[in-house]
Amino acid sequence: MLTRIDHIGIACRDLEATVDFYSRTYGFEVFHTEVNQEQGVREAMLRINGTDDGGASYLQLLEPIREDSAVATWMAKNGEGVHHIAFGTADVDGDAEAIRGKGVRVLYDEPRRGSMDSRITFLHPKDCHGVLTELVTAATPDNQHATPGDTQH
Ligand code: CMX
Ligand code: CO
Repeated sequence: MLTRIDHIGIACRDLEATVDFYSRTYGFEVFHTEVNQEQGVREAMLRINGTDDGGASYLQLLEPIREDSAVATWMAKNGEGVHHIAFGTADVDGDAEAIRGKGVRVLYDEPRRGSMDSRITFLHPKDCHGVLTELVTAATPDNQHATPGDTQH
């Protein structure tokens, strides 16, 4: 069951400048940063609020590290902006299978590694009325207890 907005993914050209904008303008703070080699991004997670399922909601700021990455390809066409939305669930495997059964293309056979050791998969935007949609199961039930900091994967 999808129980929260886990994050909104925002494509940007300059991660530090974009973090600075969200920090100066709204007072949002960086909770976590990492490089996800497989997804081809450097990213910063800004924690916005906790949620009643024990998780949290974030903004995920994404700067591509490769020209052939999904974010770089998308930004070449669209410029900076909202790239995807992500719903949180305790069971990404089960929910992805159930959604696949409804005729929506799930992009991965098995969930892959996402931010903060979460498990993620994506639904094809063309099957979701133009919205690239991610499903996320957090590594721990309560991300508030994850250790903020830099990791490289
Ligand atoms: N939102 C909405 N539509 C999108 C989209 C997006 N983010 N990305 C692509 N599309 C649309 C394109 O506009 C295009 O539509 P048209 O045919 O009408 O022009 C169509 O989908 C195909 O797009 P494409 O540019 O040819 O790109 P690909 O098919 O090669 O890739 C996708 C699209 C969704 C399969 C690819 O972006 C993908 O695998 N995404 C999942 C991984 C990802 O996004 N990783 C980065 C985030 C990591 C994280 O959140 O942790
Ligand atoms: Co995401």
